[in-house]
Amino acid sequence: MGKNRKPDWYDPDSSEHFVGEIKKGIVTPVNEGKRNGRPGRFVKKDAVQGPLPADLAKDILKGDRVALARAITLVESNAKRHFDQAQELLRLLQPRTGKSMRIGITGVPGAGKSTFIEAFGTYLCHLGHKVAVLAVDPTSSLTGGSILGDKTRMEKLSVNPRAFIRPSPSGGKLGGVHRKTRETMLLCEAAGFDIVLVETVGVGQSEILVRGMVDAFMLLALTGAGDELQGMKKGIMEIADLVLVNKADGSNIPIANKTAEEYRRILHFLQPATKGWESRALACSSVTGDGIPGVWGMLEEFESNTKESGVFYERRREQSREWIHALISDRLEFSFYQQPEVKALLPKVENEVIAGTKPVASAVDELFRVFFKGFS
Ligand SMILES: Nc1nc2c(ncn2[C@@H]2O[C@H](COP(=O)(O)OP(=O)(O)OP(=O)(O)O)[C@@H](O)[C@H]2O)c(=O)[nH]1
Ligand SMILES: [Mg+2]
Repeated sequence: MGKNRKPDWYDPDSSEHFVGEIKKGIVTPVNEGKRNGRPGRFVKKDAVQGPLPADLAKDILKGDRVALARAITLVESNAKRHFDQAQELLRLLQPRTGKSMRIGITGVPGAGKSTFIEAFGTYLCHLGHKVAVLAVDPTSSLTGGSILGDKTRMEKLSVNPRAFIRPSPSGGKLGGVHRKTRETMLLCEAAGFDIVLVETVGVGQSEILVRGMVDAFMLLALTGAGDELQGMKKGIMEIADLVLVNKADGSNIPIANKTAEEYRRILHFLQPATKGWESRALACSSVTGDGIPGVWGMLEEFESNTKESGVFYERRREQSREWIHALISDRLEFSFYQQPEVKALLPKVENEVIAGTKPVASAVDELFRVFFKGFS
């Protein structure tokens, strides 16, 4: 092998999880390869693969966190063969998923999401629950992710053996993040987590996306005067089952209570986010812990209520249906823009439309004719 050549065992698609680890019961090819006829540390590229999905599934069902993290890495990978392995894994685990309470949490930057999840998650672990924290970060394609699920504000929770925190997957469009987060949620459920918290910043489309994958949705609001409530995006209140006025501590208590009262009044006039459930507003403090048990109490009530009425199950069914259609749209869009003929024609028709020499619908029609021709 020449000095400047990449060695042939080098695999750019593999994360460190897929090479270099040996674990009892898991087949890893590392150290099984031979270099120059001698046992070597590395194996040939084609032989590099992770543990078999069946082995990974077994370990996940035992609650093995290393296996869970490894499976999430598979789900998050954009490599084709990882996709196939991840799908096989999900197929194996499917019967053991769906048992958790899925809770979405949103709020503007600084609303106190991280601090709340630290307090709330720790409380739930105390009660004996197992809590997974996931994040959907709308800016992840720009920043490389990990704004959310930041472990610095979740110091206690991140070391709690009953909790599992996974920052937002990075890279790709929101649509891709959508699939990855939903699949990660299923993996966490199979690993025995009975409460999944999905955090997102309340900007753009991400809160709608998260609403579409959880059972209950909470909005973390700041205390403020009436004007602030007026300026609040009404849309976001319409999808919340619970508005939490955080930071209700010290001298802030009276105004927090007043704000919660105002939210209650507004919520009363809005269409409920969940059929048969009038959305509520509560004040709490993530610092003193006041009101935190009440939040869980309300969520338990929400769960039993909606399960009894069937709304809970109906929503889950609807979400599965929507999930299929979301993936179809993503995939169609992706294949459309990836097709070489479309790629080549697009700048030309764009110019024609801008120059006013071609109507927009005709331009799109032309692109689609080229697109479909690629299949015939
Ligand atoms: N007094 C008080 N301060 C709080 C409380 N919750 C959060 N804070 C403070 O509010 C600030 C923002 O809290 P974060 O938890 O980082 O807020 P966030 O919503 O996660 O913010 P981003 O990650 O930027 O979206 C921090 O300085 C916290 O210490 C609370 O219940 N009471
Ligand atoms: Mg935060």
